Amino acid sequence: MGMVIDGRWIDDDEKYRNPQGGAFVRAESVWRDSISADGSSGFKAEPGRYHLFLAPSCPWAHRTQIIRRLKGLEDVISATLSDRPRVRSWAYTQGIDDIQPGDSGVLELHEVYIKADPNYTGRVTVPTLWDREKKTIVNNESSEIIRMLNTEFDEWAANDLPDLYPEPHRSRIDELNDRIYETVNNGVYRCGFAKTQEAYEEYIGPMFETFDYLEDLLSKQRYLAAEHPTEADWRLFVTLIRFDFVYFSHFKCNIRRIQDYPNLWNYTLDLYQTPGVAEVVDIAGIKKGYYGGQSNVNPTGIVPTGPFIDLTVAHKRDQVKNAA
Ligand SMILES: N[C@@H](CCC(=O)N[C@@H](CS)C(=O)NCC(=O)O)C(=O)O
Repeated sequence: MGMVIDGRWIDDDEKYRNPQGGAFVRAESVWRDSISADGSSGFKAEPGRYHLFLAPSCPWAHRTQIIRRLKGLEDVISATLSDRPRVRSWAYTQGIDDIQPGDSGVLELHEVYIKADPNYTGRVTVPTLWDREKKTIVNNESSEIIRMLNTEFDEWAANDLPDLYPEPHRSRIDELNDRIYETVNNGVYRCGFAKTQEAYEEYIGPMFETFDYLEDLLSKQRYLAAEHPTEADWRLFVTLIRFDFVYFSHFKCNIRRIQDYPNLWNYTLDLYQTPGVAEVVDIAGIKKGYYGGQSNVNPTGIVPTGPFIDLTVAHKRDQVKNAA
């Protein structure tokens, strides 16, 4: 996959990885500053100051893209989606300010990381939240970026979205997030990137146990933790919407499809049909990114034609009672 060591891109990062018996280990994000409405964190929320580097296929980037859309922050925080195949890191035909594509015609995300820290060592990942004023990376951890988008830019948000992390539901949201991250969001990668049968089998069972659990939960309530969607719902959604199109076959998560779970599937449709969301779900881009971009899993790069799934059919979730 490649990474940056001491400010230089290296293609072969095998020896810097941490293989645990063939299991895929996701590295911790490195940039962990935060933006605050009053500026006390060192990064003040201001329109036009921040930029998000994203990619259509990436579920972690997708979290931030969806929340930016739902809050109506598109004119406040700029964003670019990777629009060229990765040769090294994520590639963009469009640059930002004085960081522009060179002769190759693409800006590669590792160039942005090296601008921020000429001695950077670590992975180069989307989403990456860039500060145009200080010319540095604020944060590259999606779970933290969505919290900033939830609260810190409200002065400029075009939509009055209910709190995504409401105080009374926090412990429940945290509990759901932990289980869903471990067995679903990251679980699909652990199955798909497993290099041994054992590593794959360790994660495939718990993933479907969580789906069974969620199917039951969603038969009793419309959303996971509150009477409106919270961050737990959107964090789950980005994996669910990719599942039948990609993870089921590409990552071998094929015990059942999400369409085989009536509640989970209608819930996925419900979230997908939330105004604004479909505009930021690019199924073709998602399929291309995984099948076409992950030669470690799919060496031919062939993107399958199907499956054909209608995401616009009625979801009937309005009949399900919400959590108290
Ligand atoms: N913990 C990070 C994970 C981000 C992540 O792993 N993004 C993937 C794309 S789906 C990436 O950029 N991978 C490139 C790499 O690891 O070199 C987050 O949630 O923001």
